[in-house]
Amino acid sequence: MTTVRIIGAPTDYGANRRGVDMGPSAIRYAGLADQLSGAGVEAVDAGDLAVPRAEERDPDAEPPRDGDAKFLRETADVCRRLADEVGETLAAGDVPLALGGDHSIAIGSLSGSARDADIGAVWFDAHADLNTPATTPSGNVHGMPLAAALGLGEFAGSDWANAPGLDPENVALVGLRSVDDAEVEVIRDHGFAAYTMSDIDERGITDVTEEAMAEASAGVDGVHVSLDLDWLDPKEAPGVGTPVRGGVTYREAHSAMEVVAESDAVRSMELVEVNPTLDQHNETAELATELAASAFGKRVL
Ligand code: Z70
Ligand code: MN
Ligand code: MN
Ligand code: MN
Repeated sequence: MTTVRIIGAPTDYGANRRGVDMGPSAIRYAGLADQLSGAGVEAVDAGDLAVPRAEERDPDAEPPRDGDAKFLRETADVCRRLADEVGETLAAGDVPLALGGDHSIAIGSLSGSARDADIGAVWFDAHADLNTPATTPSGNVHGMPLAAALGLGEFAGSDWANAPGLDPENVALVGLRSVDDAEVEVIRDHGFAAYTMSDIDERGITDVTEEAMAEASAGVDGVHVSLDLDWLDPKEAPGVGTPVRGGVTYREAHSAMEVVAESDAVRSMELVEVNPTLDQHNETAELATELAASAFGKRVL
């Protein structure tokens, strides 16, 4: 039986709204372990990484600067430790499931997943998360993790980002509808497999997700599945910091995760950007647990 190891990374350094650091608690409380059991996998919980609150950070550190990369040092510290946890989980033959926290934790998940392997990544997100400190409009690192893991721009020489086992030809983005101009250029320059909501409208979610998984998994050891809950329409997932109208429906999301499970290529996964302070009755956290179960193979019959 597959063992899924749950690793909480309760950060909010990379987000523009406080409260996303409560995501791991909310997702566990919504019944993640039971959902995973229902998917026929064994769930073990590694607890949360220690993440100092933003207010408790080193008073001598540079203050976070707008238009640059806020809390980059703190983010690096968490991501290094998350990468170790993810790498050790894989070395033990288990599947890591990281819980955010904001999407900056993906730098750690990807670095750990790519430590001793060539990997692909599928990015289910309204956003492309391809900014760098030079292009970011907000300074929020949750808009940069994919660029960081690919070693783009200022991340090229990084010893904590820049996952060597991840290459642009094995990256697929699904559900794009809020992309900055600089990110559009990056997508064009690197030839990522990128699917907008228009593609999903035209071709259907199963077709698009099948192609995305095929692109991501071609010639590599496995795929990291990154699920930002703002991928869904805000009607289905109100508890996120950056809701963007026109996202995938509840049924499309499940359908996509079923395609993910059928691909048999999942190496690691994360659920990010659940913000309980903005949620209604924990429904976004609950949805996250259901989608994880679908991604790990849960079926009605
Ligand atoms: C914008 C930026 C972003 C999540 C917002 C937004 C990025 N592209 N990511 N919410 N999860 O500021 O870089
Ligand atoms: Mn994101
Ligand atoms: Mn997003
Ligand atoms: Mn490659």
